[in-house]
Amino acid sequence: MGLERTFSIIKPDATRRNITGKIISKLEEGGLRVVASKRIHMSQEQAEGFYAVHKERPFFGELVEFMMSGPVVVQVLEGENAVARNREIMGATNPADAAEGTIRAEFAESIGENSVHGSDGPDTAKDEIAFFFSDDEIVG
Ligand code: RTP
Ligand code: MG
Repeated sequence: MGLERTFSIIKPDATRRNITGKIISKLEEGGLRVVASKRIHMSQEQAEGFYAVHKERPFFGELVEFMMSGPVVVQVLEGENAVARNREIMGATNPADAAEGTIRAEFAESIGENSVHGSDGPDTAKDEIAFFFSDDEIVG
């Protein structure tokens, strides 16, 4: 299989509640390693650009507002099958559907304010990593 990288965001609902460490512990316990990390406050341009794929969806405006509502922690995670592994550790988008023990089951507040983002495939992961990080900020 080999090592793979994925992109993660700890969302504003989680930074607000000061639970970034609890979330990172879940990622590490699940076999992923943080190889890049920074805390940022997204601009409107960044939030709209990052979620451009969702711009026709009814929740787009709400999503962009939420992602700008406080600091986020953007990270690159590395591990075996990192993209799929991270999605397993996160759980389903809607916390009501998320499996027990997942980040969203434990911490998410709603389908919108759901504590974490994770890339949905290897190609998306490459694009999302490049959106926030330069190569020299990633130390594997
Ligand atoms: P993410 O991209 O954040 O990892 O989450 P995901 O793949 O599980 O969900 P996706 O369908 O890509 O949706 C992106 C984010 O939009 C918000 N959302 N709100 N109000 C709603 O019905 C609704 N649906 C989605 C969530 O924050 C979701 O994570
Ligand atoms: Mg998604």
